[in-house]
Amino acid sequence: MLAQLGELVRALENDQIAPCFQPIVSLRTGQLRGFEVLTRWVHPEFGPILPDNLIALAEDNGLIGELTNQVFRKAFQATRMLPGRPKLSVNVSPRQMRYTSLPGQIWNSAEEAEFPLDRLTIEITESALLENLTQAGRIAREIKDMGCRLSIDDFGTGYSSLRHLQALPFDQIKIDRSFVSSMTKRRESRKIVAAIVGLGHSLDLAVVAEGIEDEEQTEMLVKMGCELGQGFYYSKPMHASELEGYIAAKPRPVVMTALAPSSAVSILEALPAQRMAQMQAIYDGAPVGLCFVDRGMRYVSLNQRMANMNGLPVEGHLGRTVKELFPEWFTQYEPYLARALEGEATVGVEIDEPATGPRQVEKKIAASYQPVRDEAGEVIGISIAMLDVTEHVHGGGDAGKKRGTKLKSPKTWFLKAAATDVLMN
Ligand code: G
Ligand code: G
Ligand code: MN
Repeated sequence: MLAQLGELVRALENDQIAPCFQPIVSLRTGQLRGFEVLTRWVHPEFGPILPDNLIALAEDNGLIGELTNQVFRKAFQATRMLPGRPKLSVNVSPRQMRYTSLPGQIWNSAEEAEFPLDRLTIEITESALLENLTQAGRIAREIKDMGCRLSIDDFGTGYSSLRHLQALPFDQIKIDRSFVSSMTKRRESRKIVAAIVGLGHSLDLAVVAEGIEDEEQTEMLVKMGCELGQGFYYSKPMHASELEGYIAAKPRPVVMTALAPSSAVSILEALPAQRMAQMQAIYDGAPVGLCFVDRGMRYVSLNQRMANMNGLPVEGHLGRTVKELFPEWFTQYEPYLARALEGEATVGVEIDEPATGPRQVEKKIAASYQPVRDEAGEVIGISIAMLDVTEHVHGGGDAGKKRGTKLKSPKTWFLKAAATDVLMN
């Protein structure tokens, strides 16, 4: 529905522009964290509506300041004394970010309603280009200096999301609901959501998912490490009179069961930086040689122990193929690598490495090959664990074993050998 200018003027005069409130919750616990304030025209006939052009109409005709004032003032008054003193998020259009009067306006309406500014977040919708970033940056700085937080709205849909993120001092990202609504069905959306959550984490920003409509989305978001959310699953935008009832009602915590295994995701997907650091720690502390090779059998990562076993520095491996580096040993490894790429794991197989290549000693190696899959089940590489068992095999009188034969109880054997190895080193 479209509104006419005359109608807007009358609505403003007759006090018919009012805020609605949509809860923003902690996804894990379901507990209320605040409300987003959404403008509605309380139409004498149709009740609260938002004509598609209302905000633009107000902007085009110099009425956005008045509209915002009315909405902010009413929103502050309605929530100031609510139990738990909830925070508020209010929307500001990119157009408003041109007016140096904006911070003063926000300040005045908050002061008038005695609403503390540290309970206020300003959401800047970024579906339109911020023309003058220097000016917008100055206004943003001023808003922050007043104690408000700054949030980038509809993230991912704008013309230059990342540029805005770099230019303005944001505290929070809101993931656009178009990504959230398709994330349980489309791998691409899921990856985009995961990437935004990861970006938020690495930049130390709060991340809010918009437009959550079901339990499955909530669960997936929680697993990705997204902490906050809003949407019809929690509540539609409410009238001020409904807020106390909402606050008194029981919260809706996440239920971690709805996800089908095929769409399982890990929090690690959203946390590339943490994932890398954690992997490195696991690698460095492991009592066995560990590496990951991609589908082209190229070394992507490995630990020092593996490098030592191979007689080459860690850096000497990275980006090179197993075959290229160890042509003499490769024929022994190849069947297991090929099998892993087909999705089949091999645990605790014993392999002879002849005394050639960079290391001039013959060795007996116990090795495991584990296919590594992405969240869609596709094999993306192989995790290889290796243990030098030359000593154990000779010492234990087990030296007669043929090359490539499976150990009797490979897992126990492997672990026992690993434990001894730890004690000895
Ligand atoms: O609930 P909903 O249909 O109200 O919101 C539609 C769009 O209008 C959203 O993108 C929201 O950010 C925006 N919006 C709602 N209220 C306001 C407001 O007071 N000012 C501005 N600039 N945008 C608003
Ligand atoms: O763009 P912004 O996030 O400011 O606007 C919020 C808009 O999204 C409002 O129009 C609001 O009514 C709408 N909205 C809120 N929750 C949901 C939801 O779960 N599903 C859909 N389809 N829309 C939602
Ligand atoms: Mn918003």
